[in-house]
Amino acid sequence: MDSVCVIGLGYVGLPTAAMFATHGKQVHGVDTNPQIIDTLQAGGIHIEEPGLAAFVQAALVSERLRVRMEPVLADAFILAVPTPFTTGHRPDLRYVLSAVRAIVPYLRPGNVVILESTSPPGTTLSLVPILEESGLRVGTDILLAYSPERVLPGRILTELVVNDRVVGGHTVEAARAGADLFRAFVTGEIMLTDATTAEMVKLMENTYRDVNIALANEFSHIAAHVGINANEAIRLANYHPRVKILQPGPGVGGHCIAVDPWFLVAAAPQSTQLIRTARAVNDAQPEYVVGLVRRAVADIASPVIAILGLAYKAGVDDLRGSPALDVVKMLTDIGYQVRVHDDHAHRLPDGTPIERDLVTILTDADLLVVLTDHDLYRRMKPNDCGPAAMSHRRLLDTRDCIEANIWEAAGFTVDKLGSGQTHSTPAVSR
Ligand code: SAJ
Repeated sequence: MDSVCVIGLGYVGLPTAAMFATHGKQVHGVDTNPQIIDTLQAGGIHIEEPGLAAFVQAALVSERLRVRMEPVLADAFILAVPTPFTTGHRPDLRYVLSAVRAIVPYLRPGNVVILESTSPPGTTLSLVPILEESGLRVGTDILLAYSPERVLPGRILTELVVNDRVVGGHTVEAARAGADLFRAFVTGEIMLTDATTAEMVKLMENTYRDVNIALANEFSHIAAHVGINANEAIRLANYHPRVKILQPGPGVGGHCIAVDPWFLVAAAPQSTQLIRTARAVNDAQPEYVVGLVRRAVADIASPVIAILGLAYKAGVDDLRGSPALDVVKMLTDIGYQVRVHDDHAHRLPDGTPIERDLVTILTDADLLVVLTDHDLYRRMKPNDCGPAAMSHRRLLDTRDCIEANIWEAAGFTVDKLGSGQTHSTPAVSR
């Protein structure tokens, strides 16, 4: 297979398209968002990801990658479009269905079609009748497979290549064909299975993470009750050869970990009590953090809160589903004056520019709240940000990324999420 058409140029599709283009394939990238196409064709990029801009531009300049709004004939078609959920946490497959319908006119005998989007179990097989509207038979004329992406935003170009990969086929031949295609650049192992199992594998991976983050968050609540520091206890517990407790935080953001478990709940509502409870624990974490903030400024009439970090995790500019936005909204609704800073994200979802100067954010502030552990905050020292400018020297670290003793030596009161003090924890309504 020498030519590949990639439908969807997001944080999975675009790196995948460029990776194929720099590994011997002629690639045609498709996105229905004209701004994305215009940005790429003008030499820009719409995704902040280390190394991606240069990598994509090299593929475009070499003309091994072209980007347009319409598909073309190709040996293989890869669908990497969003799969959000709608109201009631029901999977929304409209983008998958429109992408499949878009390629039907371009299908030819011998083609391979691979769905990459995280999808409810059974989605790939449900595409067969749509693909057969081409007049071609799936399984004989064309092959259909599912292969989920595991790349970690912030490490995409490395993980695209080195990660082990699962390819699930509508038929065994389809799985083999998918594996052959990905061997163009994948150095990790490629495991073959059936399409529905591969869909389930992806959902299990992210649900496993969500449940374990919920466990860490619940440990942070218990720690506050019993007067210990959860982060210290977790660090020590993880010395056990078979224990890997994750980190408490202000909640679970992004468009994967907080979304994918709902695909399993939708698939088996009666059998997903633990998964649903973990989602509730993680979704309640922003409110728990607001309770910690309220307690930290309870003695101040009209507190000014300086929020450091809005992105859903360190090192990215992505605000989608970020728990920090929930915290900011709740604090604003209480009537606090809230200022926000982020070292990667440039604009709020409504387009408002995000302040980039720390001293501006901290002047006259009463409390500094770290919600995202960007390196800038991890490295920050008290005199980096004119502490004299603050009205009260108080800091709440929800990511265990601040060296408390350095700040305490500078006269700060430092609270940490999960740091036990013998006091009642803030009420968290379920
Ligand atoms: N988080 C915690 N505590 C932790 C780990 C994460 O609170 O110990 C929070 C993060 O702050 C963030 C959210 O959870 O808000 C998700 O973070 P993440 O580190 O899980 O990163 P994602 O969502 O960018 O990537 C995940 C990865 N999946 C797994 O690690 C199983 C990645 O491999 C997937 O490809 C990606 O989801 C995806 O797109 O599915």
